[in-house]
Amino acid sequence: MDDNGNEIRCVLRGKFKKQLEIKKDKLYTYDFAVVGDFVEFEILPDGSGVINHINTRKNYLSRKAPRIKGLMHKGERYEQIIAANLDVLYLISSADKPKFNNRLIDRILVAAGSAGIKTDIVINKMDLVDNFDGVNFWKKLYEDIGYKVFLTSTINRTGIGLVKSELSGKVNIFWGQSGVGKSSLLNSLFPELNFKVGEISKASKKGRHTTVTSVMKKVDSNTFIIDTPGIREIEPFGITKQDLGHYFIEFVPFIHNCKFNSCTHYHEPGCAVVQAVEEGKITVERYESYLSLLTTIEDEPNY
Ligand SMILES: Nc1nc2c(ncn2[C@@H]2O[C@H](COP(=O)(O)OP(=O)(O)O)[C@@H](O)[C@H]2O)c(=O)[nH]1
Ligand SMILES: [Mg+2]
Ligand SMILES: [Zn+2]
Repeated sequence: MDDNGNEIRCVLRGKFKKQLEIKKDKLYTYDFAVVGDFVEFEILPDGSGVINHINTRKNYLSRKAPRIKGLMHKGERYEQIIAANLDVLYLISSADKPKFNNRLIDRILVAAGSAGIKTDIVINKMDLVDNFDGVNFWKKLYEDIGYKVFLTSTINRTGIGLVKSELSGKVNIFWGQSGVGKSSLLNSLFPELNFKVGEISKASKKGRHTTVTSVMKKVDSNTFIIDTPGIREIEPFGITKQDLGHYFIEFVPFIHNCKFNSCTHYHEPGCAVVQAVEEGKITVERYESYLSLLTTIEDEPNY
């Protein structure tokens, strides 16, 4: 997009082109410029655009690249950058279909928190819920920690106005599991922008992944929206066992009271986090989620 908001199709020049390249029998490349990057480009005589420079990112969201044969090198997992220069991440989940998944929410919160990106939670598909107790339990749990939680439905338009008023003047990214309604929500918010919605294929009952790459759209001169492809799983990139607790934000006030400063809040004696769980100051749900994420880090030799 140029300064006037016109879309210009650009190619990447040599050194910006490849984030990683492994030659075995195949060649894999990840584009180095991502959605949200500010770039310098020029228009060639034939009318095509070429990116010459990628400006320093104020932040970026990433995860471990999915396990794809040929992309693993000595057991390493690479970093996949999703988008850059973000103001707010909307973590979209659903009350049902797919089933509400607090573990995945906590993983996204860690990925966004470690990138320093403010995150609000949206629980969509509220029209599918008869008994609100379950959703209200999770809403309260996340609100007590300090996150904002919106309840929405694109069918009866619950909560849509509330979310819309939050987006203005920012670069917003919608991220979350496949099929929760990210693209549908964006269409309810901005029908004129025409985000592609996945249809459930009758044969497989699985959502078709209609959003295959992240797309940024301009709402007005200083409001931008990024829709992202559906994801199954997220593993935060580059977080050590000792770091993880810092991204469970309600653990933070307790961490400095742990006996060992290398405490991973699991088996160590004198752990103030474990004590806070026992005293009901940290919920069992979040602590169990922490432990499950801790295990995935231990499984990785590099992080
Ligand atoms: N019942 C219900 N279905 C929804 C809602 N929002 C989206 N859907 C449906 O969920 C499916 C996946 O939506 P989509 O926007 O493509 O999800 P995405 O993968 O997160 O972008 C589609 O069949 C939508 O029609 C909602 O609020 N309630
Ligand atoms: Mg989508
Ligand atoms: Zn501890």
